Amino acid sequence: AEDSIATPVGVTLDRFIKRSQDHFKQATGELSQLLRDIALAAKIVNREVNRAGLADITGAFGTENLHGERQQRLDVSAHVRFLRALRNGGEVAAIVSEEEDGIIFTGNNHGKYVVALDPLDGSSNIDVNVSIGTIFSIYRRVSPVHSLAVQEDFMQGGNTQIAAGYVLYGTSTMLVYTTGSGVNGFTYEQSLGEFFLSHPRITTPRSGTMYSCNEGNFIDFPKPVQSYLNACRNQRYTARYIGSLVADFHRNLFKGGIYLYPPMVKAPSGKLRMLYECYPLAFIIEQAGGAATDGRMRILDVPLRTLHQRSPLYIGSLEMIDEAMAYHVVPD
Ligand code: AHM
Ligand code: MG
Repeated sequence: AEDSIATPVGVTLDRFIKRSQDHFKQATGELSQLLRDIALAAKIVNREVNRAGLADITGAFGTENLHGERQQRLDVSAHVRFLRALRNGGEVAAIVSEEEDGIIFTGNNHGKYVVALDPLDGSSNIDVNVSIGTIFSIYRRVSPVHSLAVQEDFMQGGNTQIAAGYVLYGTSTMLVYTTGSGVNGFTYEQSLGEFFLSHPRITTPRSGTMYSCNEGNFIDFPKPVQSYLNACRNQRYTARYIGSLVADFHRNLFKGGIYLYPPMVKAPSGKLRMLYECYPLAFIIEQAGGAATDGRMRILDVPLRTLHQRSPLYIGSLEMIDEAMAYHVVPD
């Protein structure tokens, strides 16, 4: 059965999920259904992202989300699409989304799972036709099934993730996810309306020469980070920064590289959110053979204190993370 899981030709996401479920006994039918629900929402969001230049759907929504950022219409609609798909699917008791402050109860109290979601990341790139993404993370709830989900269901920490993944709306649309036994990538075939296994058992290069960060903030970075970036320049590493975390992560995953979002004086914990950005990508990169740290410790070991907690992030190829950490990027 294992061989058939890895066959790249003609394996749809649905079939792959089904086979993985048969193969890995711990995978339940509910989790399979939940992954299908996410794929369905991804297809709908993909359609809207693709039409973004045509439909009257881009542009400011006139509201700000809880982080005070300008919210785009497509952010809101992606949020709604995912909520709807997860609510209708029935496996998810509650959701935390970047786009909403509190816990969202789906009404499915019998659901075993809760989901943390960044429905549309990199939203500043929507209006200019640049890649954006969705990030998701799945936990088995600790509260009793049939009761209302509770905040603790989301606070278990990165090591307890059951599955995590992202959708990249790029030149192709891809869904990449892990359930803790490797990472697999699926490419969306528009005309058939199906995701096909295109990148089985993804591993990231041990090292690389790409570094990705907003160097416009250089003077606000801690001194050790500046020293590391100078070393990158001295070694003629390649700078690549899209400003869409999913897209930058995805490129580095395949090519080998490091993505950095360091702390700054004006943002002592950086910008990215632990629950729906750092934890899921850390789970994926480790499953692909890479590493993720906040500069002090492994991301997955960092405890969560609040739902929307931010964290510095250094993520990518093992040797590049080691090299960066050798500069003691932790501010004293
Ligand atoms: P968002 O969730 O509001 O879209 O912000 C997250 C994004 C990431 O995709 C990206 O890596 C980062 O913010 C870019 O930040 P900056 O513009 O500070 O470089
Ligand atoms: Mg985001």
